[in-house]
Amino acid sequence: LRVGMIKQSSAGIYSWLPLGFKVMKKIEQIVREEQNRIGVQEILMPTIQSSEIWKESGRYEDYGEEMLRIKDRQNREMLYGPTNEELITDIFRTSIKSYKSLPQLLYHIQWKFRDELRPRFGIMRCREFFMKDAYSFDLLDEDAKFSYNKFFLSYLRTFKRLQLSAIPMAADTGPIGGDLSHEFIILADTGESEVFCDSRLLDLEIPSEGIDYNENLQSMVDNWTCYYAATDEKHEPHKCTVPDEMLIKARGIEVGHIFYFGTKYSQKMNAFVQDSEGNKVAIEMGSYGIGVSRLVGAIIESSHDEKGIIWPESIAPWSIGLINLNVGDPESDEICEKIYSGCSKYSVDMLYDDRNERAGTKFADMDLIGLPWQIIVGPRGLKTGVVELKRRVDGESKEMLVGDIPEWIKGRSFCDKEY
Ligand code: 5CA
Repeated sequence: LRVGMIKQSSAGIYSWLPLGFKVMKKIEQIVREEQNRIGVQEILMPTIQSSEIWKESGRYEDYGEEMLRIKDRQNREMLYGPTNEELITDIFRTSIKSYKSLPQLLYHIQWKFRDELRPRFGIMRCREFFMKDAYSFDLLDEDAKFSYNKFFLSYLRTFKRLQLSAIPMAADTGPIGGDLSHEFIILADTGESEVFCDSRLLDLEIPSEGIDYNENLQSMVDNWTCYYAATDEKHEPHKCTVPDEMLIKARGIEVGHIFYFGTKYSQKMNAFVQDSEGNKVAIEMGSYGIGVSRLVGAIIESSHDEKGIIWPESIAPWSIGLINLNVGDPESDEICEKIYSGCSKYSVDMLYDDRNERAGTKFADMDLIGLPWQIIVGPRGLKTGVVELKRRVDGESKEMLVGDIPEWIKGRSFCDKEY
């Protein structure tokens, strides 16, 4: 709120302003790339759904007050989707009839609405939020577990790219259902849930390069699930054998949640396929969520100092902030324009602070919005062609010749290509 990334429009409902929206789009893109990498196909389902399919699954009543129910002008019962198991099952059952078309992995990134009793912590628990939800359809239980494992490992990688260490923990399944489920939790003092986990989980190497998703993934997943990790609903002190000095009791933010619920929806909604012997078999399903809008807040919670936000480079709204300390001085303006246009050649996101403000205000604002790098053009540089390059994370700064900036940019990871 302080930075102007979001503005509340009513309880638990927010508008996304330029800076916040830019960050959310970057997060969304990383989430999308990692879904595509494991062969999930992107679709887009509507936010408004018919109540019919929810009556079929039996969740129209079960979902209770959290569901926002609407009537259209024909008096038809509609609802704003809190999740999409029913809608995707309906799409599946009308398109896929044979085991030969399996597995099917589909996802979309879309707004959801849950009429939370107590929306709080801004976008962390709001009523309208942006979620990536994926769904898997398999013939056999073992195939479905393979799909589940694929998402499990892909989530570790996704959160690593967002520079978060998210720990998978055994979790309750709530209204989604099923009995195999993991929440992905990042540890933060401001987290909503209490969590318990083995400290060795923090040292595990996250598989990044070279996961062969066609391999048997169970052993890779076992590397994680062999250690105790549970949210408060699932924590059983008498079953937890972790020695006290190795048990972390902390607060955490849930940024993702995966479920394997078998035939819960397919049985009730008649989503059957034919197997190789011509038998009709109810499809095995799982669903996999990531809180894209919640991640914006979660990343700030895990990466800030007393001056403000420290964005990881992978999702920073701009990679570099350019501060002109002598706005209006033709020489200073010219150097800044030169740096700014030079950067746009390399498709690097740069924010140019050309406001006529005091130096102190400019420094404080730039630190507050947390861009990874700052280029400061002060009075000295005008004579010598030297600017200051400052790194936000530790405040370390060095001098650099204006002419060397393009070389430096080319060497950084945020520079993808030269036009
Ligand atoms: N259909 C399943 C998986 S796709 C599902 O809806 N799972 S969920 O309920 O766990 O939500 C997925 C993720 O959305 C959560 O892990 C959380 O990061 C995010 N989320 C859930 N509720 C809210 C909320 N009220 N505000 C912001 N983010 C939320």
